[in-house]
Amino acid sequence: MQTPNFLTIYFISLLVAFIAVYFLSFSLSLSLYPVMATNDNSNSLTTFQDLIQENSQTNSTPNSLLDTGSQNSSVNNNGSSIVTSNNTSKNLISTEEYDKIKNCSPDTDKKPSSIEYLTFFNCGHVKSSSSSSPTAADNDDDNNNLTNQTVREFTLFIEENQSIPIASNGLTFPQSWTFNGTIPGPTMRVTEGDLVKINVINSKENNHTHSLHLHSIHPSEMDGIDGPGGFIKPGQNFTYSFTAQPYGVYPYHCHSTPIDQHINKGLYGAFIIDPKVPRQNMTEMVMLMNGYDLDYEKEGIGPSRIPTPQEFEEDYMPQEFEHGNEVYTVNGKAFDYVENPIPIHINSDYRIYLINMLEFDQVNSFHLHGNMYKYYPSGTSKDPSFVNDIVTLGQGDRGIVEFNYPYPGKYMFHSHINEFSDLGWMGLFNVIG
Ligand SMILES: [Cu+2]
Repeated sequence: MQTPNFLTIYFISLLVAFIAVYFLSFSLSLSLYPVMATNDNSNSLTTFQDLIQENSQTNSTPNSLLDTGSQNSSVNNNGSSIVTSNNTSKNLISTEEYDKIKNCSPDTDKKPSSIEYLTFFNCGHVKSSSSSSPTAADNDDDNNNLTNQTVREFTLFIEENQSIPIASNGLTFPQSWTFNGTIPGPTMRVTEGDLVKINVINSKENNHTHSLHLHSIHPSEMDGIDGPGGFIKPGQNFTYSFTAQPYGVYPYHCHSTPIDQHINKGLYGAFIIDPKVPRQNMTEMVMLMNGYDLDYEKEGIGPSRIPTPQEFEEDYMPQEFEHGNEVYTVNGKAFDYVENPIPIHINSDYRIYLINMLEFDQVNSFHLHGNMYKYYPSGTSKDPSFVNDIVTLGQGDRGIVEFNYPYPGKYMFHSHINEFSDLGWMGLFNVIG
């Protein structure tokens, strides 16, 4: 009589175990399903628009800055914020879509005025690199991605003996030297990992050897110091080729000697390497701080070489030597943004790529009135290093400024070295409610 009972218990146990396993697997499949569905969703986020829909915020105020400064008023104006910390994500956005967000100018030959310079981004002529082959400029780390590498080609044409207006009172910088006809030269903008090719042409009309020195990481022969790229003679050209890295904001300038003369004459500009995963989307500007020593040639031998022992004994330094600037500006023209205040909107986010290319003065600074800003030194991080209303920069130093005005009205921005402000480095934001 005990055997059937044992068998009954045995079969009931099997049945219970089977039912338990069945329900356990069913509940596991339910719990796994949302994860899989989420992954499927994230995999479909392959365009910038998808990201905008996923991350859209309330900042949709139209931006009048672009009405005065940009040829591309239809882009970089959607106000949506893109925030992601997923640095491993790639191909979230196409090159074309990213370039629209960057406000890349369709006219790479344009000579922007100082007002237009604020929002003028030259992103080069874009090509796919699927047909390109590795060059000496390509680092080994990048060869893995070479088949998908975007190629951007730029041309910088150096002209001497230019006359550049530097104030509204008729003052010009005579016999200045320019990249593509403006001081500063064009803002070149690329994305980290792009293959960048910059053809620098030294006009045959010129009298001096020039070069292009870019900050950021690249091979020695592309540094503009040594080899053919360090000495481009009049009538010659050289193409600098390298893979853009790392993301950040950089100056570029001629590095021929005497360097202070070649920079003072006007051969410099801004170079932006954007991260592959975009920064938070907001209206962007470039502010390059500079100065002009208008009578450099009259001021004797500068400090661009050390004296011989005999010269030192003879007190070789000319008495009249006093290299110094008569005019200070942001973006090339004194008081331009005082006379033409930059219209921006209340409660909207703005980003400034800030670069100091001032020669002959130890430091420069950027002070914003009525507000505080986030500051990202060199733009090499997506996390701000501090919040302040003044940043002080040595020559060649740079960073990213981000701010948002809570109150309407006019607000000054200027060097807090007030001598510079009095001599032209001053501007106004007109914050519209
Ligand atoms: Cu030069």
